[in-house]
Amino acid sequence: MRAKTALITGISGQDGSYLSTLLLESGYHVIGLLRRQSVAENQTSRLEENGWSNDLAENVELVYGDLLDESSITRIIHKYQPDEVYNLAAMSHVRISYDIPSFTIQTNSLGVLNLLEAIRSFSPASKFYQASSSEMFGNSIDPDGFQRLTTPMHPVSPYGCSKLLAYRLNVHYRQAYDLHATSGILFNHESPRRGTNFVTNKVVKGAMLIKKGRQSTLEMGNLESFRDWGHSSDYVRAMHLIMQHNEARDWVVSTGETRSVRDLCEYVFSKLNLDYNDFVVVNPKFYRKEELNILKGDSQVIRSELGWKPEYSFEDMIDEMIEYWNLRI
Ligand code: NAP
Ligand code: F7E
Repeated sequence: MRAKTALITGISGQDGSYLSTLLLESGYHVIGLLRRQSVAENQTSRLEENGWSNDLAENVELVYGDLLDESSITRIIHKYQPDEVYNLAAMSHVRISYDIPSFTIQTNSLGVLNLLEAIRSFSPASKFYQASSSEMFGNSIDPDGFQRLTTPMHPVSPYGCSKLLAYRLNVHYRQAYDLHATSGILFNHESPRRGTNFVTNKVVKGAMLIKKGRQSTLEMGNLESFRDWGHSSDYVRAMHLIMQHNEARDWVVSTGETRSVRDLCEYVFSKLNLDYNDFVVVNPKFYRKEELNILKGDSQVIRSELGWKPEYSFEDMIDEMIEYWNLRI
């Protein structure tokens, strides 16, 4: 049987690095869209952590492109006509989206439009996955304390607004042009490969620097916000399942548990036999212009219909991140 071809945009990111391995191990030929960076090594540093055997590595093709460069997107879709397109590329940092709102909206919304248009024109049989986000909910929450597909979406950041526009465009292209356009509304997911300016990896790396005597304090923003944190490797498994389902739909992917940033600090420092109260200092510079206070997702539908469930607990995930930094600091 012919190997399936998958295009992954954002292959150099956290999720792209895990998804590429999952697809290669499932027998796919993977095309990865790379942005040009001035330090060439940075373009593939996360992918190298996969340590692929030659057999797997020979099934990956990296191609230069950018979601904002419509010609590159059109050319790649036209040339490869991929069976599956996973759009993971985005300006994904919520706080930074207040600093570069226009770039955020262009990449995360118009970039998706460029992909959908290219698929509609040149490869309408391609299945499409859009990386939607729980940030689209903003501070909406159902009376039982969960967010789900029917929860109103009132984003509180340029990032959240950009993802909401992309989400609605995806639904529109599914309905208007009959594209197999799916999306996963994913709650926060982390790993040792998470950027160190996101809160989990910032706390783990900072606490390890303190433990090893290389830093004396850790400056943080709002400790009272709550997040539903899962592991990236579990969440890319959900993306693949979503794409294999015969019907193109939207799905919520979450653990259903929520913890505060303070809880996170307490857990990480205590694992290193430290008291976070002695080291964590709040610096308003890390506050958001408008905070999203609580995320807790209801993922019953994907659990019951696709049989997905997370394998990592919160503690397993953080322990893995601690181990990662312990070996590197
Ligand atoms: P990430 O680590 O920040 O990776 C983002 C990727 O997008 C990188 O490969 C980046 O390339 C690429 N990219 C950025 N702008 C681009 C452009 N204009 N053209 C082409 N590529 C571009 O993000 P992640 O954590 O893997 O998240 C993957 C996707 O899921 C994102 O769309 C994110 O918004 C969404 N999401 C993430 C979470 C989460 O908790 N992780 C939750 C919900 C949704 P460079 O390496 O060159 O910068
Ligand atoms: O912040 C608080 C901060 O930057 C989590 C992205 O993947 O998930 C992610 O967005 C919380 C916020 O992630 C610091 O105020 C406190 O309440 O790790 P984060 P995020 O903003 O939730 C969603 C679902 C996505 O889609 C996004 O792409 O932690 N916080 N002090 C801090 N956050 C950071 N970054 N740094 C601090 O010092």
